[in-house]
Amino acid sequence: MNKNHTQSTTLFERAKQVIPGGVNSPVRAFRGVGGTPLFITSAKGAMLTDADGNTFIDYVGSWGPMILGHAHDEVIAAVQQAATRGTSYGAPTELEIQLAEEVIQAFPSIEKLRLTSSGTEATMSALRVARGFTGRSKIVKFEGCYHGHGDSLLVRAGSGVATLGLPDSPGVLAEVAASTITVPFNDAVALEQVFDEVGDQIAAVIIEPVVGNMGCVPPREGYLEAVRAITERHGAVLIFDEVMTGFRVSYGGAQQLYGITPDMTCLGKIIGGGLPVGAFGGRREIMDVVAPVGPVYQAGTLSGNPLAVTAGLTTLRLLKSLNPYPQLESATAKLVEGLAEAASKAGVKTVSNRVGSMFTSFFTAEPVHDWTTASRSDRDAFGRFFHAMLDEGVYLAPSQFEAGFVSIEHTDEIIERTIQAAQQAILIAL
Ligand code: HOZ
Repeated sequence: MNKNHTQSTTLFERAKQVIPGGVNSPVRAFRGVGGTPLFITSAKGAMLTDADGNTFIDYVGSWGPMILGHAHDEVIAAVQQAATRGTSYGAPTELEIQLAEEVIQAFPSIEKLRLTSSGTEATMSALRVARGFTGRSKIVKFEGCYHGHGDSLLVRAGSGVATLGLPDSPGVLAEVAASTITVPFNDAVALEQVFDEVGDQIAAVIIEPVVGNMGCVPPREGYLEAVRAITERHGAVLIFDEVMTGFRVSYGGAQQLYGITPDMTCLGKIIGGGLPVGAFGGRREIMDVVAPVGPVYQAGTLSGNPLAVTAGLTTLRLLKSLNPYPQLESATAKLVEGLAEAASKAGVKTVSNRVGSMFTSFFTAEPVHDWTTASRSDRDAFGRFFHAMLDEGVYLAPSQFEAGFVSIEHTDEIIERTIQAAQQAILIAL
C-alpha cells in the first residue's frame, strides 16, 4: 500500500531552491534512507500528518521533546495564554526562576543554571565555562557522540555527521579540532590512557551518558563510574550531555538512573516542551565563572523566552505529577520485543538497545556498544525497512544512527499496531 507523496515531493523541490538540501537540519533530508522527506502539516498525540494527508505513528517525537505527545492540551493552553502577555521581552521573568528551580530540584548536581535557546548553545557554553574554570584547553569527547554543531564538538560526531558519512567538518579550524581528543565510548581503559598522557591539559570530558546519536547505546555496567573517577582524579570537569536523556530516561535523567554526579549538565528538548530551550548548569563554584558574576561570557536575546519557558515548565510539572516513567518503560519494552520478534521470525538479524523510552533496532548481528559496532550495521537494510514502515503508517527516525522515542500517547493499541506494521514491513523489505 504505497502512500501518495506528491505534495511532499513538490514541496521538497521548492525547498531545495531556497534552503540548503531543502531542510533546516541535515538528517531530515532522508539522505540516510534515500527518498523524499515528508513535509509535516500537523501532529497530535502519537500521530503526525503530512502534506498529502497521510497519517503516521511517530517515533521521532521532534527528536525527543514530545514525551507528552504532540500538542498536549495543557501545554498548548499555557502557551496560548502566555502569548497574550507578549512573546519576548529580553528582560528577566519569574518564569525563568521557576524553570531553574524545577530543574535544580530534579538534578541535585545542578546548583545554578543558565537557559539558552538550544542544546547546541548549551554544550558550546558549557565547554567555554569548563575551560574558563580550569584554565585548561583540551576537551575529551567520545566517538559517535553528538553534542550539537559547535566547532570543538564536530569531531568524530554522531547523528547527522555520521548519517551523511562526513569527515570532521570543513570550516572548523584545525587548531580548534586539535584541542578535541576523541576516545571510544564504553572503553574506560582508553580514557585512562588519554588522561595518563595529557590529563593536566584536559578541561572537560563531555559525554552522552546514554548515547542517542549513534542510535541508542547504553553505558556498560560500571563505565560511567569509571569516567567519573578518572575525571575527578585529574581535576577535569565532567559534563553530562543530557539534552536527550534529561527528564526522559527518568525525571532526573541518566544521572539519577545510574547514580552518578557530574560537575556540569547540559539540557534541552524536554525542558522546552517542544519549543526552543536549552540549559547548562552545575556546581555553584563552576557556574559562578559565568558573566555577569564571572568573566566567561555567554548571552542570548531569546534565552529564557517566555513562551518556550512556559511550554517547558508546564511539561515538567505534568511529568512530575503524572510520573509516566513506568508506563513509558513497559510500552517501549513491549515495542522493542515486538520489533525483535518480527525480525527474528523473518530471519533478519537485529540487535535492540533500549533505555527507558529511548530505543534503536540495529540491523546487525553483534551487540552495539560503541561507534565501531554501531557503524557496522546494515544501513541499506535499515533504509528499506524504514520505507516499508512508512508505507505501513509508521514514522521512524530517517537514520540508523538516531534513537527512537516513545511518548505517553503511544498506547497499547498503538504499540500493537506498530508491531503488526513491522511484521509486514520486514517481510516486504528484507
Ligand atoms: N541531529 C538531530 C537529532 N539527533 C536532528 C535534529 C533535527 O533534524 O531536527
